Amino acid sequence: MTVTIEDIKSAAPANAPEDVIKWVAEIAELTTPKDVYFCDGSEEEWDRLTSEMVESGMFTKLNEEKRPNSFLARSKPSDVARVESRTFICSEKEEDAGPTNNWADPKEMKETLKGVFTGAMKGRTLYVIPFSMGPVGGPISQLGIEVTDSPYVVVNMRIMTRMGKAAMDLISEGQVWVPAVHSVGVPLEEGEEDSTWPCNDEKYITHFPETNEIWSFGSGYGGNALLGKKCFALRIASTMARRDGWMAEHMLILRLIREETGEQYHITAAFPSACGKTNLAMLQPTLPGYKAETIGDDIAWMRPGPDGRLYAINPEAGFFGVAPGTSYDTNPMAMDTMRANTIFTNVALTDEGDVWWEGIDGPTPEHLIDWHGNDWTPESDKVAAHPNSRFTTPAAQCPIISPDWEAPQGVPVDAILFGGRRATNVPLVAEQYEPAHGVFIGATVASEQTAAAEGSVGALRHDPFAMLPFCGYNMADYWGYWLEMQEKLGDKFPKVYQVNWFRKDENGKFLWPGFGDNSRVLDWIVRRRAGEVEAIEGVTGLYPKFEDFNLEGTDVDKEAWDKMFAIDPVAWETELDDNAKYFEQFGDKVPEALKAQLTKFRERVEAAK
Ligand code: O2Y
Ligand code: MN
Repeated sequence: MTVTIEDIKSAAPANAPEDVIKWVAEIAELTTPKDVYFCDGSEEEWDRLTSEMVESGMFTKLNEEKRPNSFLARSKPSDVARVESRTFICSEKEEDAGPTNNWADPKEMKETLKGVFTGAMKGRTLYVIPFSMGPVGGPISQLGIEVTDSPYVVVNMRIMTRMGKAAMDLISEGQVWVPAVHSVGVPLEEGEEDSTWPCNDEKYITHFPETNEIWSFGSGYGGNALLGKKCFALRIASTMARRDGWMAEHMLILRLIREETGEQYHITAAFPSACGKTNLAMLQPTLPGYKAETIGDDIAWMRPGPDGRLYAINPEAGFFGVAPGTSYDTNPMAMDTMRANTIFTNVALTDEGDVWWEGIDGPTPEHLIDWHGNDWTPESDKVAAHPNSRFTTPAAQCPIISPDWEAPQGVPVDAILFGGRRATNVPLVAEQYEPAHGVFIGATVASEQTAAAEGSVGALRHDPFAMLPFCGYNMADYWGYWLEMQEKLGDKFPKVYQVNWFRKDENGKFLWPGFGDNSRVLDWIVRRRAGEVEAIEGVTGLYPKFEDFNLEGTDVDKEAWDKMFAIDPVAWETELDDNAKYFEQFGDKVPEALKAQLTKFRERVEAAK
């Protein structure tokens, strides 16, 4: 039996506008689901869907006493992460996607999608999820509707976005919304038993920047399926932002408060993966006199405010964090956030019905059920939790969430940080010389690989602005847009800082304690912004004076400090040659201002010889 337009009208809320009904009907006609359900985002809906998922075997309910209202899902081993090789930017012109994105012709891709989506939802419910990225109705927020055949996506979207009635109410008032279509790509024949993690070996994560559309097929996991996150809030939003004069960035947002005066500073920061971004977002300063509050852990949308400054919001409502390595030692705030109302994916299950992963506190249990659903003991030669296993947890539960984390107009940004994992060459902190140098710092972000799956371990991977897999258009045009925004905002544009918590000595030992002690670097940045300290001119930027930097209570001495700021001109010549080569792939799209920065950098290296 096919779903008719009348079925859709009767399933939809009374205020669902005609264009939404028409669009859902088109998708239903293509994908032939067994029924259509419009999500309202209520608690009753969450309870019903999670119960159904426990019944179907897709969810395991965790021990209600240890982890209230929380669930565990296990994916197929072939569906455990974002798939960059299957992620496409379908712009009219290939050059608008640029050399760092997979490009596909929009018409051809639409044909391909029509093929794979035909009948894709057979035997399944088509869920309609209206959602807001950012506080509902806020001036920087945006609306979207995701249709999906995955209840896992629905309940995750309820945590990660403002999902349901309030978003539909705004859509019904005629506000623009981004259409996002998702299917796990596994039609169910009559009487056929479903898998606990349906997914298709063929995957397409596609973006149409000129029409603001997202189509995702074949995966049920994270960034491939929760389309508000990377697909909308970064790839599509970066193109919308460029058209409309704002910025969509892969950045955490942190508020730092000087307790004595109550002064607030807002810092955004971009890091490639495996650089401790979540830890910085939930910083516990070791430096007395400071308090930190979390505003966002992954994405920042920034827009010039009436005073000409840049204001940032976190477009998300939850954290989708990596579980392994998270503990009360490394990130107590994340641990407390996920104490309840949390979905865990691909972690291990304890005999008491709680979760476990490598790096969590306490002794390793004698027995676990691993992420494959098999018995596991410490003697096993495999990990119990997948390295990319995740917690989906409400941001509002974070003990240090800022009271202003949902301020619709955002918070004014004082400084922007770029970091990477760099054992050599890059000092602990450096301030930009000038705005174009700030863009150069962002454009040349590179990080050492930590997992063999990403490339060879230790090899440097360029990840400009930590946006490599997330920029919805040509990366060199994106650099040009940053320069444009800097020019537009002039002195009000935040200063850029390069940071590196991962410098090692000649014996391979980390020189910087990191974690809560990163507040010392933020302290220096704040004092620079307040005009309280001077800086020294260095090869990579402006450095702190040793005597100005608060190291009290650490065992970092002058010798270690000098090593952290040591510059090897020969190594930097090689690095700049590598940067120049990296820029070359963008041809004449590379802004002249960045080429000029390369020349100035070479001159500073030459002078340091
Ligand atoms: O593997 C995935 O699907 C998740 S990727 C992710 C999740 C949360 C925050 N950031 C990321 C990322 O890849 O940057
Ligand atoms: Mn991210």
